[in-house]
Amino acid sequence: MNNQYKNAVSSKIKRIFSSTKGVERIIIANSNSMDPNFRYLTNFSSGLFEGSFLIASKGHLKLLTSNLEYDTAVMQVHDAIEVVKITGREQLIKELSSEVSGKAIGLNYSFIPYSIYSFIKKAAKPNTITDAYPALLLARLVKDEKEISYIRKAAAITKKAMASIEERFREGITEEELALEFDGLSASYGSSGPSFRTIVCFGQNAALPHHFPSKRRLGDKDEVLIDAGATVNGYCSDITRTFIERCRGSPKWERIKIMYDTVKEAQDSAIDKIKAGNTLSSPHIAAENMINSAEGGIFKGKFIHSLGHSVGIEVHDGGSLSPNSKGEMEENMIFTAEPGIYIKGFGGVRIEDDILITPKGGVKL
Ligand SMILES: [Mn+2]
Repeated sequence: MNNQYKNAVSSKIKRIFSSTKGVERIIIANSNSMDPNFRYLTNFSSGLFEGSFLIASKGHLKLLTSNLEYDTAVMQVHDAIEVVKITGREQLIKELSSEVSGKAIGLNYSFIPYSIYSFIKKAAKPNTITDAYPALLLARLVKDEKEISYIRKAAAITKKAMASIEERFREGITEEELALEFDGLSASYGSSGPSFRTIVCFGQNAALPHHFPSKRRLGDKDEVLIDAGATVNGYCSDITRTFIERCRGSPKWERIKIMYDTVKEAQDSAIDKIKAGNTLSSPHIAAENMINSAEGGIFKGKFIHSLGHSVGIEVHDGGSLSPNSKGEMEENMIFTAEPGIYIKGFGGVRIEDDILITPKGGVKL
């Protein structure tokens, strides 16, 4: 295959090793499920790779995988990865030891099961083991051009689905049914699958930020909140829209309209603060101040979560925009900006977009 993968992989590896001190190998060990960093480094879009080991050194990736997955790996492999077929435990130990024995290695403590950790420690005898998670997280926060283009495409698909879902609103449809229709639209526009379980809330359910779609039926004057995402080449989008026009003419209308306008202003003021070099905490603080001080304080304390999180190969990619976030925003990070107001027993409004950080400011994807 071509060199573009090699370049992308080696710059990812370079970013990871730039924040590990003295580490010679990083092992991404899949258990029954796949460490997202496995996809991040290989770019594989097919295969489960249970029990496989991906060994990263400064200039190289080596994949130790079973007979079962070997052909799937070879089909997708590019010249940045060496694939070794493992046929038994003894060979696995030999291969691991030859890479790891006596060396300083990093493992992803946020993923690896203790059983695999101790297997590597005992069987491959590294000199030291440290946590590679902080380095992986830091590397993944800054996206390359390809990653940005995938997320941009995923966001465009979700926005298109948000624009056409309104025609499907009809009295009596359940949240579950509407969520399925949303996922169908999203797939028809090019999504490989939802980036997380689609959230659909009618009326009062919109006061619960992580409500799962239920059998509740849409009433004549209910607002509809949809929080959903698409995937393109494994990269995620995450977008929320609250459709309040349906409430027009109901007793709820005036209050929910004020809520909507306040959330919109809060999102605008957060995005104004999104810029390379600004602190990671400043966008949240701007949005929270806006919500707390609006309308003489009637929504004070009703914004009950962080402003946003980084999106990438995972929908929650590790970083966050919260009042406690330390450090600065950097060019080509992508965060959600998703302020909301939630009033129990009444309803809720959230507006969420995916924002690319540039030196000039935040760009909505
Ligand atoms: Mn989100």
